[in-house]
Amino acid sequence: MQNIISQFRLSNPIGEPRPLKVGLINDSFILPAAEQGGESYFLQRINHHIFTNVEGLQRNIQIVTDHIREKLISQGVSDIDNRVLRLIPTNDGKLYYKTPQGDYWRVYHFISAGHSVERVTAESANLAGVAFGQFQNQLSDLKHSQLCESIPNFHNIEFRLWQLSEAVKEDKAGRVASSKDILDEINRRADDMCLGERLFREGKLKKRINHCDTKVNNMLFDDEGKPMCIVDLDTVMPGFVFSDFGDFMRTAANTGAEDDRDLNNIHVNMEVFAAYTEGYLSEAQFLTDIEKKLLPYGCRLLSYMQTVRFLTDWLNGDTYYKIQYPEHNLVRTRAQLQLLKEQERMQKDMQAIVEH
Ligand code: GN1
Ligand code: MG
Repeated sequence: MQNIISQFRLSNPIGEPRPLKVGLINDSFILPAAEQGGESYFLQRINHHIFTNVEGLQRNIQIVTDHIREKLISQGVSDIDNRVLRLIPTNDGKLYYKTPQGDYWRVYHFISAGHSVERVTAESANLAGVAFGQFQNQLSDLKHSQLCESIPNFHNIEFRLWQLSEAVKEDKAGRVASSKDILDEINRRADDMCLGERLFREGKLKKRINHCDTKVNNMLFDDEGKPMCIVDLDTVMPGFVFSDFGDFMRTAANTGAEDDRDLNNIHVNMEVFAAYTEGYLSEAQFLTDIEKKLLPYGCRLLSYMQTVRFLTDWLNGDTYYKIQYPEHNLVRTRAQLQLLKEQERMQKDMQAIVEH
């Protein structure tokens, strides 16, 4: 690891790297400053089997963070390094380092004043809504064509359903027969869930630059519980706005965990839903009527999409998401399906809150 670290332009010595368990895709480490007051760093091995265009991915992040930084400077924000991610270049000025073995590594300035959470209160959800609304606003004048799709068709449910049907056909892990009940639940809803893609084809819905991974733990909060910085920019790309709204609700407005074994724990946290919606809509004044109307649909869609994606990985023999125990992807699938059912049950209430 020392060899990797020495490739980057760090401004001060660092101590022992510490692995950090965050996310289901990349491997992450903290590089703590050796002396108090020094700069610490965040080192990541980019999963290049998933992000096959690392060059494009890193360029996206640079473009997005530069854009946000300029906005913050013009607003006179002072602690910019706490508000937007900053990539640390390699000694030869590149945005990542590729090892002779073919692994890709990158380094960020580490925001030590921030922490991530798995649960929010209604109050912090409200502020998170404001923050994600501002984030989409900040990026609203960035041209789509400047960014590549770091994972093509990432939030395209028609594509995700096609991947699932391929997994069923191949049945690599011999798990299809025992997953029939879940497959039925998915198929029953497929037509409904492809609404967004249909509206897009009909020209009734447009794409905007989105984060595409607005899990609650992809936002750093300060000690007072106020949002500081939106992190994990790997998937920033054009998509439907309701994706970002839905993914936050999927993770924050769930009284259970993403991988809860006890389905009785899983309900929609309506307090969080209402608070986030209020905060988000106060900033997202750019939304068209149809985009606003589709926000509750976006919640169901993201839970549905995650059900489809976890099940696909389960059927493929667990090749995509990191797992902690053998049936983890199946447990995740069932938990996300349960959340979807709960969201369906609360659909009218969610719609009423958005309209209100
Ligand atoms: C992955 O790596 P992480 O945890 O931020 C995934 C998201 C899923 C999420 C499910 C590139 O995000 O799309 O919603 O797991 N990221 C990628 O927890 O596939
Ligand atoms: Mg991610």
